[in-house]
Amino acid sequence: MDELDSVFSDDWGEDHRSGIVAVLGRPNVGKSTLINAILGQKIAITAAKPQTTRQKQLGILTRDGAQILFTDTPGVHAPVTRLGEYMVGVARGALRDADAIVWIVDASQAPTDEDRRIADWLGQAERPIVLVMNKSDLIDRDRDRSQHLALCNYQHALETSALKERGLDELTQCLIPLMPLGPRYYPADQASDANLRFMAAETIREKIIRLTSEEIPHSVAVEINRFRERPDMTVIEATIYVERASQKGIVIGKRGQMIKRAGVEARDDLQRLLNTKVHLETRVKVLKNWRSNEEFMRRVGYGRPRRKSR
Ligand SMILES: Nc1nc2c(ncn2[C@@H]2O[C@H](COP(=O)(O)OP(=O)(O)OP(=O)(O)O)[C@@H](O)[C@H]2O)c(=O)[nH]1
Ligand SMILES: [Mg+2]
Repeated sequence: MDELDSVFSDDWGEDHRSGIVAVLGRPNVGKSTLINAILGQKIAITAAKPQTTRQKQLGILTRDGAQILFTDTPGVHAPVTRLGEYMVGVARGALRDADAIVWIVDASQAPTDEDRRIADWLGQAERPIVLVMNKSDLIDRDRDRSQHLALCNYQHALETSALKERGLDELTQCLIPLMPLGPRYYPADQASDANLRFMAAETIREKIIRLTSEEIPHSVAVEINRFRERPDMTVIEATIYVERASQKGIVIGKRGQMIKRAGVEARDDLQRLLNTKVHLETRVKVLKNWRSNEEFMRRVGYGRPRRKSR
């Protein structure tokens, strides 16, 4: 709780519970989609490609008598770049700060070696685990769940479909009693602590990820160069970085079609989010192998984790 230094509200009683729930799991299992669905609000970008989330993000759920601070985390994987190391370090850091863990597995696939490694790691953390078998909409009712259920010692195990919004209340109800007694840390109507520049960069990155394939989603970083809130509109200028000239060509697309489409989609989302007209200007630059360039990574928000991952 060290990063939470302000208590905003006093309309909670002595039996109020509050705490941090780290949402962890392999890439692409639906961590961000699940948090968005629980909050009923999009606080984190999502895509059908692994390693979309790169930073820790807070999703705040306020109920009568409880406040749960969900931390969305990057998918745990075997890193091959500095960026990957940073991402896995973020997940580890989130685990250390957590009062409870929501471990998400993909119910539609058998557990993988990566899941088993995560099980070992979570087992050492000595935090209550709620095992969530997500993507339940993709499986039959009578499907055998025993392999997933054998993965770890859990406090609760349940199925969800983040996509179809199934099992979410049940999950919240399991989590509340696992939270320690404590105050309401954030106002009841606040769903995230993300600032608007960050949301703008993430929204642009989401559109590029969704429109591209192979290495490009991993090779994209977005820097906001200007974010100016004028009375009539918000003006945003952003640079999209890729790692190779060939990637730049693909992101721009034939006659600029791809970048134009990404820009229109990002602008529409941002107009809804900011509730103003948005003027968005983007340009694409190449920065060779930026995923191993720590100075650049820090510049775009991928700073060193607090402690080195073991
Ligand atoms: N069918 C189905 N698809 C889902 C469900 N939850 C998430 N997805 C899809 O799974 C893909 C990955 O979702 P994300 O929420 O981005 O996954 P993540 O675990 O946050 O992934 P990383 O950030 O890369 O670690 C997206 O295409 C989602 O629409 C679900 O319950 N059912
Ligand atoms: Mg994610």
